[in-house]
Amino acid sequence: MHEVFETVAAAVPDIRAGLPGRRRKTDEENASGETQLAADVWADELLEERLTALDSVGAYASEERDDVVDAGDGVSVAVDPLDGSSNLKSNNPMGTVVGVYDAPLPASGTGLVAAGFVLYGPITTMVVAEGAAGRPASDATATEYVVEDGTPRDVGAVELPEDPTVYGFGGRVPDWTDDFEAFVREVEDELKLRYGGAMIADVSQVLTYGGIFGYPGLRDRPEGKLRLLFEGAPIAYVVEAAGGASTDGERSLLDVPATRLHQRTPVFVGDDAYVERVESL
Ligand code: FDP
Repeated sequence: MHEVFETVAAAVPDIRAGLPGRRRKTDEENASGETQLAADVWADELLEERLTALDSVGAYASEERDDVVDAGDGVSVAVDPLDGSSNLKSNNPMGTVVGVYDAPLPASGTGLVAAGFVLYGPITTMVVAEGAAGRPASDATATEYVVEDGTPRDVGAVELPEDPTVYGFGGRVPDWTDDFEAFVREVEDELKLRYGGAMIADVSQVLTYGGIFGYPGLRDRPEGKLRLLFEGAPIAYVVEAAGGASTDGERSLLDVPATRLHQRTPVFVGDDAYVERVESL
């Protein structure tokens, strides 16, 4: 396992232990204009300190800070320290998302050599997909670990089930485009709704039961909500490694050019046939 993920796993008990006292909002906004929780800021600082201390890490970027932190030579790590942190108040699942890019940031998903996430659910798990520089994500393998005590315990390969069962789409229905809403009406007849409001937890449903997760472009925000470098590309890498597909509506999320560190993108990941239907809209 890449030492970035060993380090993330080792930080998990500390992150978990620090959450109960950090459910309040701060007066600060992150680079995307969202109010930060004390937990967002704290998890970001903890991961920055531990990941930049690694010899193999040359840069650290996070959804919670404006600029890239220079740490010398090595891979660039892009982190969403607490994905779905608005679930903290209601005590619902959240995650940590990590992309390891063999390129300076901002970089597109073709620069990813590994990506993964921690899911703070009833059990704390971590899924890691690892490949090689210059190789497609479909050549990578995805593995699930239990990381309760900070030591990853392999619990098996992650493979997207062939029969799709669940779907979850973000955003308010009145903000969806007509075409997208019509597509969701079809999907409602075919699959079962599973939406919890934290991308990692919702994608985990799809990885476990098969189906599709998406956060579409909205009427007044065609670029959607999720961030390409911190969320879209890493999760696409994991899902493609697990045998699924991804799209921003036109092409794999791994092929979307990255021009800005905090750029947003529509995100769809999961079953090939459903991803193709999104692309045909
Ligand atoms: P959150 O704002 O709580 O951090 O990345 C942002 C995110 O959560 C995703 O985890 C989640 O999928 C999405 O936003 C949920 O947005 P909505 O509240 O608009 O459904």
